Amino acid sequence: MSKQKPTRPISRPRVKDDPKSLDLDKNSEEAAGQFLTSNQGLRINDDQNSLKLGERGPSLLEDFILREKITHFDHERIPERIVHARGSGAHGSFQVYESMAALTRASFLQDPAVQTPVFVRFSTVAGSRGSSDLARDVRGFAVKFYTGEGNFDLVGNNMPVFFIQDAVKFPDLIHAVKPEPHNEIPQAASAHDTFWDFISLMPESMHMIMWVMSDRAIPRSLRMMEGFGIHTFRFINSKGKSRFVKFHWKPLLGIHSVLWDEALRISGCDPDFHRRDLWEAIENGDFPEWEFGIQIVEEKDEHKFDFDLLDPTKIIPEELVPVQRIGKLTLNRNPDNFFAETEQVAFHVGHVVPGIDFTNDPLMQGRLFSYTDTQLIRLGGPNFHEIPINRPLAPIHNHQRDGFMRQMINRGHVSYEPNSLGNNDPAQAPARDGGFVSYAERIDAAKTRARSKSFVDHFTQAAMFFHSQSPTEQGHLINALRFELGKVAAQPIRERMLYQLSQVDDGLAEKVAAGLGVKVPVKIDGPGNMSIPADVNPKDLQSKKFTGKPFISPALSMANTVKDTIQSRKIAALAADGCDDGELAAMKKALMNAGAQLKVVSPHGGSITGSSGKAIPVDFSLLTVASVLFDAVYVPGGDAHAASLSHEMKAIEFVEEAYKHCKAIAATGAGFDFIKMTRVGEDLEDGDAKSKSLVNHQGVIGGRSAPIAKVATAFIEAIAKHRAWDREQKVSPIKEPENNRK
Ligand code: HDE
Repeated sequence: MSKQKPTRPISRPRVKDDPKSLDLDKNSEEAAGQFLTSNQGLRINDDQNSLKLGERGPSLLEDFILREKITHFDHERIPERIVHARGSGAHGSFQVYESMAALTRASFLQDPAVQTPVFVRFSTVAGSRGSSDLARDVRGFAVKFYTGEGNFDLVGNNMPVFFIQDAVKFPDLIHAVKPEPHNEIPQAASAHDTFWDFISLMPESMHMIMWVMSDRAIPRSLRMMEGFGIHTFRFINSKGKSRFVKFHWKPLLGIHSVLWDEALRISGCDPDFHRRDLWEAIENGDFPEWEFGIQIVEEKDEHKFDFDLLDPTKIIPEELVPVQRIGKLTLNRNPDNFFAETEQVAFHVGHVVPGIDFTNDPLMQGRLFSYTDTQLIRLGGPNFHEIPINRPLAPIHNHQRDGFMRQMINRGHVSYEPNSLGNNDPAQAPARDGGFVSYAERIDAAKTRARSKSFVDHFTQAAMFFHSQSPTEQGHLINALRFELGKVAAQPIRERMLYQLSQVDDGLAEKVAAGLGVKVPVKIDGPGNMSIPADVNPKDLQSKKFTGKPFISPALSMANTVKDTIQSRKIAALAADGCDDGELAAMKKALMNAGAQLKVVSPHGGSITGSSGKAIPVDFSLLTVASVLFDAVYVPGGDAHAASLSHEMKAIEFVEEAYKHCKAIAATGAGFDFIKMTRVGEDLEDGDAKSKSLVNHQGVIGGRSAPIAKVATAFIEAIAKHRAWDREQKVSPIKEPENNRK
């Protein structure tokens, strides 16, 4: 019964043809137009005062309304995830381009007409739930497909390899990277002694270290990163034939990152930068999209590579086995409620459907245990699959019963199998009716605790990654290592790390060492690998230093990514009273036509008055934002506006910071004079400020009298390139080391 007609529309648009959206509606609550009630449905008359003995007297135990409210509040928190605590989620759908029946019988990969609802959760790994989005870290990329045959969870990361080869080392890795136990410092950061101590003793992590020290660990947006299933899985077709498969997500906007210096600033200006970006993009209708990619390896080719397909510290270079793009994931709806959906969603590598199966990757095997186990404590019992976000669209029928918070009301008196009293229902499903049959892999082996010799080469692919990076990316990676190891207090750990890096590449180690003011040791005390069982000779598990010619995989470099779109990019227009509103409007139109947004940033909030006397609404005051929150900056003309910006320290900083971070900067009219008086001007080549010619130099675009249409076109091209990296050599060059070996 409602109080009156709802005065406001329901908060989020429903997706009528999305079955999961409709399913969630069964549990959704909408307060508009309703009376306030207790949890028993009792209407509350006074939510301002507790029940007291007299106006100034003590509260009464009888106040069941107070007690209910406070008790519920007292129990609002659940444990955060032990890893991947900080996350952001979104709903969407997946569609395959054409039937994959030849490779897999998975029903959601058969019919291009079928849209499978999905829920995706992105996360960082090390930080707590409230930590900054911009930590240097791996990003989780977990996708729950609500298929007709049950849920399939692809619980991946934005990097295709992992630190360790065997699940038994996972608690050690996580203990090492988490804040140190004596003082709980640092939050969401790997730049500390325990992490690098562990890593320096575990050379198997070296390939992953290349990835996490690269800019992949500080994405520009969750929408602009790749995703990987990491482990080798199996695809099984309806004839029972198995093939190995690696899963990929390829973002249609390309793979882009911020600079570390920006990441540090963003963490202060807007620690929710990624979460906000994802949320706003979806609200604006800029639906994030990824293509689903697969790499297929025939069973007979299992051993044809110089690495082991079961080793999660290795990739199959795309140049050896191309990634086939077989479908598309689109995120199109923000959650209604963070806790109910993003926090309570429970992923599990073991949630598979017929047609997808596991391999013996020892990391994956451990994960198959961990995910259900962790939900038992985090979500409070064995019925977490009944939480609406986790509930499959496929019906559930089994003999599992009871437990905390059971929602399902199972009818009948039979809860065992076989039974005659219930006609032996629910019945087991033959394979032809979708019954899951594990792949009958043949194994003839002795029981052992051992690492396969085929897992021992730790440096070849690390070298491949490093050498496949552009010089700019290599520079960032070196600087990241200098930063991280620079925060390590124990000198022996730094030295051991430099030694490990020298096993990948001497030049890399020497450059990092130059930044630390430490020499690269030629040898170290004890074995390079300390992850060795008590009775094994360390020599048997030493990886050889990489000395050959590295394999170059262009797919590993972000320099080769998509650079022809500015869709959903956020550009700041730095404007004060008197700015040329004609130019501002023309630039806004050009950018919006290209799919981007222009936000007016001014010395104060409210509105400013343009040169024609029009009021221009201000999106942000300079106090509340910084240029690190934008992709590019435009400064329009207007003498009074340019003069006031030139007296505004924050405006100068805004442009200079964008310049330092190699962002596209455009300026017209007196706006061009303004940027010339900042650090940007030192490097401009334009001698004639009056000329109509267009300056277009390392991402700085414009001119005193350059036509706005031409400026806009060149600006859009420059933004699409993401950054003018050639500028970086000038702004912050990497110093070449002198003799740095000891
Ligand atoms: Fe996870 N991981 N993990 N992991 N993982 C968890 O499960 C674990 C690993 C990944 O948004 C936990 O529900 C072990 C690799 C993602 O809710 C936990 C090992 C990859 C998420 C767990 C790994 C991942 C998790 C914590 C080594 C990339 C976030 C909360 C054997 C392929 C999912 C939870 C979300 C979360 C265990 C290694 C991805 C404790 C034991 C490799 C994206 O169960």
